Amino acid sequence: MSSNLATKLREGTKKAHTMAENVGFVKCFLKGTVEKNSYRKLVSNLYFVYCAIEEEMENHRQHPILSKIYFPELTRKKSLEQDLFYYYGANWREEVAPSAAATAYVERIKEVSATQPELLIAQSYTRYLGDLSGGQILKKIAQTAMNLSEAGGLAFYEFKDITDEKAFKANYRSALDELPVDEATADRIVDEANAAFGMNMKMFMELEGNLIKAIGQMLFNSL
Ligand code: 1FH
Repeated sequence: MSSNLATKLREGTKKAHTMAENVGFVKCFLKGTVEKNSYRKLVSNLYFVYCAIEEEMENHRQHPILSKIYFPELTRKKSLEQDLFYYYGANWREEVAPSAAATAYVERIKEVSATQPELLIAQSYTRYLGDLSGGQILKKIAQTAMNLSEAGGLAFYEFKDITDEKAFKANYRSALDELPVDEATADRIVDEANAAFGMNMKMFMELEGNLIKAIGQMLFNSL
């Protein structure tokens, strides 16, 4: 039995993906304008989001559906901690806090986990498949734009326990297809993935505001 969930998710979130790519912060990022302070805020927000996803996936690792899509080699918590150490220093834990959009995102992950845990599939899919897909391009852009050496600040993009990202993605997609979910559940999972894209967009939009402020400050300083 195949639920075709992988294709449903890909097709069903196509529009949301295009919209996310068109947020000002993301467009600037893609053009190579990466301001270090905005970027480290993104990393700290992602830290809280991944802590929530990974904690809840762990809580449900015996769940009949979620156990089939539980891949500890994807976990990003440790790599984000390394990056936060790099950007904020040894006291990073005292320096970072989730933004308003990140807080709402984390709340949603916890709510879903408590009330409809099967929707965590959507949360996991939206972040991890995105990281495995666009990640390597974004890593290169961030590295060049922020003048980073190979050594630091980019651990988030490195999946040390995954040797072949393409093969892993194919495997993840066939695991999605094999999940014992009915049509109605598949539809709810696609809706939740779109909600997750929306929450990511909100985080990027907050950074757009920061970027505009930073450029304004630079212009002011040069007067
Ligand atoms: Fe993406 N993505 N992504 N992506 N993406 C691809 C697949 C997925 C970019 C490129 C690609 C985000 C961002 C960006 C997903 C989620 C998210 C693929 C591969 C490419 C090339 C398509 C394929 O295999 O056919 C670029 C460039 C991005 C920057 C503008 C953000 C992170 C989204 C999540 C919140 C997902 C779920 C997939 C898997 C689709 C599938 O089902 O196969 C991005 C936006 C990054 C903003 C940073 C900032």
